[in-house]
Amino acid sequence: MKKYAEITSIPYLGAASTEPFAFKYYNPTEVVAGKQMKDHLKFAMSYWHTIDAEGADMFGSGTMDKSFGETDPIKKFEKKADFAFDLMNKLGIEYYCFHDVDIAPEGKDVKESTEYFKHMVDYIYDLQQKNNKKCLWVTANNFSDKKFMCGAATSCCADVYAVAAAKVKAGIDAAIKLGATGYVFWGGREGYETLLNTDMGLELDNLATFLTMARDYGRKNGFTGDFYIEPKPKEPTKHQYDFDVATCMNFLRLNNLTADFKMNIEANHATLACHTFQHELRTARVNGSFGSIDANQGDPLLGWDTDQFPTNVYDATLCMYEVLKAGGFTNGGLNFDSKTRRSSNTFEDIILSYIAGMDTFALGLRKAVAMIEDGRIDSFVDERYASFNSGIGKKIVDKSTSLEELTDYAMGLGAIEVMSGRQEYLENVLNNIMFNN
Ligand code: XLS
Ligand code: NI
Ligand code: NI
Repeated sequence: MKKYAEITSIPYLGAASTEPFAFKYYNPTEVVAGKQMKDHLKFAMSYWHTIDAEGADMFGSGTMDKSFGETDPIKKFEKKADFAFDLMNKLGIEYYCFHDVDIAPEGKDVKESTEYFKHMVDYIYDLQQKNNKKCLWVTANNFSDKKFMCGAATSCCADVYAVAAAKVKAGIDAAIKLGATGYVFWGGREGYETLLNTDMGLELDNLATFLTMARDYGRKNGFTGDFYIEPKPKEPTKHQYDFDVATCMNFLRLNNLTADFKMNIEANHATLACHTFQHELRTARVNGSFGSIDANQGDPLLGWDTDQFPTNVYDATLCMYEVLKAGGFTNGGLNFDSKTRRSSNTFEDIILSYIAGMDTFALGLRKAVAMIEDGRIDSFVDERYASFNSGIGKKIVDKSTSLEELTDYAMGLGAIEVMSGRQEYLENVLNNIMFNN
């Protein structure tokens, strides 16, 4: 197998190829359903897992060295950034996203950390311009440092809240400078372990105030992208406030934030909430809050966020079906919130992992287009609800009936026959579409 340094780009060689460093399904400029594949998929590299994570887990230290031979903190992060853009070039990935602490070292206090961060934002800005890349979104890591042990915007300590706000302000400034089209809030430790020590009402109000201030600051200073909430039901806290899309929508509606905030939906977070990925995407779609996607996959035998590179083509297909039905990405995109396994510890593995994830979603896109063109599933659903197209059903949809009228109508009915849901037939149709060509 080739070494990382020998790889200059990943060509599309088609499904028959056995070359490991080639795309089998992702052909960036191929037009499907009216758009180039790269514009449908808007792949983004996530800095934290790719450039920083070294494979440490609860039972062992890192298995990969990502210091790039540097000990000086700033130089190290500059080398990481150089590597990041080189990797994106090799893979043909146009977008990237990051937490503040992913791109810059932390200083002795907020002031010093902010200076380092600004230096690295300028550094990355130059790389972005030189390499013709775009920033998908920025976020703040307001969960790793010990001061965030009881949360950030839901901390019991006002000073911690202020530090979190300063980090978000710096992140929004960076998003504006880099022309990012998104700013993400993943809850981190915004949640709780026990109500015995928690003022839930105050924490939620403070969180709403925090998001409102961030929105106002961003809009006042020219940030025109979307703000996103990334729902997750548990981990690190037992009860995360942003449990799932439905919970987040309730919170956003209550606090008048729906015009500015959309959802960044992560595949494995959906599963942790005992939903399918497609359920979360559909819920966002019907609530008008579909935004961006954190694509990874979990392991059905493990109950935590394993952040594996996605290889499940069924999930990717049903995901891309929802994306197409939502009208495609606008400000959002598809970032890989995924990391190589701890034992896949070479730079070649990073490339191979991205190829796997990108090919999976490319195949998912192709199959989702095929599902829509095939039409059997969509037309089955149309037919299933046909009773709402005319007569009393139409009146229900038009909200022009009443309980009295429905009662009169029901009194005149004889035996009712409800059409079969035909789940097994539809699952077979899906298999047919998946494996037909
Ligand atoms: C953690 C989250 C995190 C967000 C960004 O589970 O997925 O990585 O995507 O803060
Ligand atoms: Ni996650
Ligand atoms: Ni995520």
